Amino acid sequence: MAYTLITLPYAYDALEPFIDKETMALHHGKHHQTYVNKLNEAVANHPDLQAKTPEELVKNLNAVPESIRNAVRNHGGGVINHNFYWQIMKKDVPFGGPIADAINAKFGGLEKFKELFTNAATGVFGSGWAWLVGGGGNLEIIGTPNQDSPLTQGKVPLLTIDVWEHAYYLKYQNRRPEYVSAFFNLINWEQVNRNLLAAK
Ligand code: MN3
Repeated sequence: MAYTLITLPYAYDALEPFIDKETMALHHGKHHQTYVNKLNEAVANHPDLQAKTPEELVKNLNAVPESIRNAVRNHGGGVINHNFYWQIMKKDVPFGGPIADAINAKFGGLEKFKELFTNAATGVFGSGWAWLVGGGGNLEIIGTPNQDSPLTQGKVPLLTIDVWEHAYYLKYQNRRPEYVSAFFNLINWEQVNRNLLAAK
């Protein structure tokens, strides 16, 4: 197996009450695992591709044979987007550091940023992701459908929220805006700062 499921840096109940233990167990143990399995299936006959990280595959989809390109886009994206999402969540991390300066300068403050990020997250039609991206420190809020990664567009992810229904349906049912609102209690600003530094 070329690719394996990452271990979470915290327990399934670590994000309670904002994201419940049952959702985390299913989301990581079943959904994320399935993306890993299907990416492995997609590259099973391509040892040259197996030598690359999933990020490298998704950054340069044109280098992937057309017969498996869509599978790599969807499942490779599913693998890396979830890896990234787990890492940017942690409770009780204060907003601060260079990312706070950058957000204040670009969006006019944290509250305004939350409003724009919420609009992006609730505006994704169907399944997808909302992102704060920032190659070169130039911040931008975008949405992507399905498991598309900003890396494919040459953009550098700083922060993301998964807005597939499987990310919130058990606790919030169809109330995506409530999940997005709760998510703001879970942003690991220390990790987002590390992502910003790496993006420069
Ligand atoms: Mn998901």
